[in-house]
Amino acid sequence: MSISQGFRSLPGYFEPAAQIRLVEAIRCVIADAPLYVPAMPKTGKQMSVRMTNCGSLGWVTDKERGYRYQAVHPVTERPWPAIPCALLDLWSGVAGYPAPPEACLINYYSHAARMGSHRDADEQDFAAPVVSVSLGDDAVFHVGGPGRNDPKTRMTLRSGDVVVLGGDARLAYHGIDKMLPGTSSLLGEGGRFNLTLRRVTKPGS
Ligand code: MD6
Ligand code: FE
Repeated sequence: MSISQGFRSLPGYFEPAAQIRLVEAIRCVIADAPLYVPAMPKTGKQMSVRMTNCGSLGWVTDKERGYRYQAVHPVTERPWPAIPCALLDLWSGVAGYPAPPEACLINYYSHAARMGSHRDADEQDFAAPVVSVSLGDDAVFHVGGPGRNDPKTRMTLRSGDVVVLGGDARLAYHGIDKMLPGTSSLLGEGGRFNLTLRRVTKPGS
């Protein structure tokens, strides 16, 4: 099958030295805004990834209030740290959108973590793409179409890879089926970071 035009995969976008610098920047973010355990709306079932954010807004989820963007960390109640410059440069280079990202969601996957098939649909402006960066161990990614049961394409995302969901793929279902432990030495502890840059509000609104 063919994947829609708005899906772009940029393997090896970040070279190894740039990946190391990016991980250092993410560790600084986490020192200020610790990874927390997100929970699904209504059921309160804990997700297997650990989350935090940087940017003026962060995506959060908990049992009581569900999926949303907010300006402060749900545990520390402090504003999120700034988005690292290398990620703002990435957005400028690949997003094709005239305003900067407002949120960068940071997901940490241990070897057992996964991410069920979902759409990123809590933003106000779907004209902006979502841009993702993988760091650390490889993971098996799937992307389908706007319907949950549309046919899916699977691919391995490796450290340094960038994926863009824009245009007709902006609301495509996607997720992480499984981690491939021991495939990268970037993170001493193993596992994987996935960073997703988002524009949440319409510029000028
Ligand atoms: C992941 N990625 O790679 C999960 N979302 O761990 C995403 O959920 C994602 O890769 C929006 C755009 C690109 C993505
Ligand atoms: Fe997503």
